[in-house]
Amino acid sequence: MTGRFITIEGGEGAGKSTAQAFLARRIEAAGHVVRQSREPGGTPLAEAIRQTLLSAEGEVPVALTELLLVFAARAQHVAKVIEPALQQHEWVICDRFTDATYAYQGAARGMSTEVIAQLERLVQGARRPDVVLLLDMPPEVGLARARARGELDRFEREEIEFYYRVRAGYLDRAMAMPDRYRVLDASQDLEGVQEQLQSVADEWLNDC
Ligand code: Z5A
Repeated sequence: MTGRFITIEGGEGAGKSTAQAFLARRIEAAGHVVRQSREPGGTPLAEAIRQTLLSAEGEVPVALTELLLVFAARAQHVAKVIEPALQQHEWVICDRFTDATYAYQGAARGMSTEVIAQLERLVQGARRPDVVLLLDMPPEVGLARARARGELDRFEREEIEFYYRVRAGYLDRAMAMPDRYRVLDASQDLEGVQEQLQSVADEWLNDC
């Protein structure tokens, strides 16, 4: 059995963690080993970088520092978790990966796409997700969900325009790479989103 590398992307509060757990259950039920992880994070060192990145306290990183920290965490995560799991033919489902960098640090913060692509090659070599599931919804909906949860991290305090740029960045990439991206309507209720997820999971499982 071969593994798959699936990443889940979307704006704030789009339902990524919920979708990840749902997909993992379906794929495990079909007899595969699933490794769930997230970015930034996934190893102790990468989780420490995550804390620094999300903290709303203290010195605010400039955009280049933020970009380098994201890739520093990713280098650790790819080497210690993602590659070993894929070598063991596990399915890796990751809550965010490099497409988030193109959307947040690229489209929203204005960092050069070419610089991001160079770091992507340095850190990942040829490794790319087999499928990027984009949970698309108007940013207002996800932000309202996140804000209902309480204390906000540094990203959650951004202006709504920032999130419009994030969404546009993701949708541009989805249009440019239709073979890799699957765009789901995440503004539907839980049942509606899970029906869409079930249908993509069935396709993957039928393919392997
Ligand atoms: N970041 C970056 O800048 N560059 C990078 O390269 C990477 C990340 C990798 C942390 O991400 C931040 O890192 C992120 C970008 C930056 N900041 N932002 N924004 P994160 O993924 O950990 O943080 P998040 O986007 O804030 O995720 P989240 O708040 O945990 O949301 P989620 O996982 O997408 O949603 P959820 O937890 O599954 O659901 C949220 C709530 O909605 C929850 O109560 C659910 O029960 C509910 N829910 C879920 N689905 C539905 C539906 N369909 N209807 C109604 N309610 C629902």
